[in-house]
Amino acid sequence: MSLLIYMQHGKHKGGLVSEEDAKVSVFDHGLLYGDGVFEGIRAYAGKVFKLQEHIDRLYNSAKAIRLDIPMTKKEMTAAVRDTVKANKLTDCYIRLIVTRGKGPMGLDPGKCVDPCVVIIATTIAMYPEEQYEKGLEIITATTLRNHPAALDPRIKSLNYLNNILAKIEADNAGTFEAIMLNTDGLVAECTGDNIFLIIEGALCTPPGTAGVLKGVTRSVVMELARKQKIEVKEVCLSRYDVYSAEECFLTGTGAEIIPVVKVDGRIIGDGKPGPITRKLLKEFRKLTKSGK
Ligand code: PXG
Repeated sequence: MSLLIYMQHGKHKGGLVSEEDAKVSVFDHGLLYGDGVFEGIRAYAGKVFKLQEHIDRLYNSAKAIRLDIPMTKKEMTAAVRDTVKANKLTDCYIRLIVTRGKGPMGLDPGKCVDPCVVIIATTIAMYPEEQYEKGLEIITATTLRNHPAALDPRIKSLNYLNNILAKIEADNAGTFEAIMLNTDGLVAECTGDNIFLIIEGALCTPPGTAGVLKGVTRSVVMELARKQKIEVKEVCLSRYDVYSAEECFLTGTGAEIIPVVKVDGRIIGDGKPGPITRKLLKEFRKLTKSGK
């Protein structure tokens, strides 16, 4: 079935067009140079989860690369909701993309006049429930996460090659994810997920300054943990901390909260998803069902 896609070029009022008519120029700098930003969002039972937080991150990413999104946040919010509704989707994945737009060859973003906004709402391929029950095995990639002084991982840019190189390592090892270290050799995040450890009963995750995308799911999980009276710490973590942790899990829009039971051949905790991970996953699912 053909989807309806929201498209807007510059300030010209956008709208929904069929998938076949949703076209981006081959001269778009999003394609030529990965010059643009994006968001991955989910809707549960027709309600878009944490839409405001995703929109805020999109506009912050755009600001950091000096890209003016040609719509207000209010217009963008309405366009996202309209796209989901028009496609008659309830549980779905939403991809929001803003590219620098069409321009001549050459890097100069100043020569691109009309940023291009695309909103896709489509069905979501969920991870098998078995992975949540058994937990994942992952590896540490040799590819380091981008240095924040080169390309800050807090910018969710269209240039994902850094993560893709690590994802290839995960694929080669037969695992679904890979931990990426920062240039200090400390744990940053995974290729498309943030990482959490339980150490002495406290929930630990690397801070934004360790070179990580500040995941929306990451923030939700930290909030849920605080409500459960679990201590939450944003601290620098090493591979030693991962190997000796009581529990480990990953968070992301697609994965939600997924337990990790083996890293680089080391068994984490007792090799099964731990009690805090399971409790947080239960609370997270309650929240997504609640429509808040
Ligand atoms: N780190 C990175 C590098 C990411 O790309 C996350 C962490 C988790 O952030 P959220 O806000 O989702 O909790 C991401 C997000 C995809 C896809 O299509 C990727 C993400 C999210 C949704 C879909 O591969 N990555």
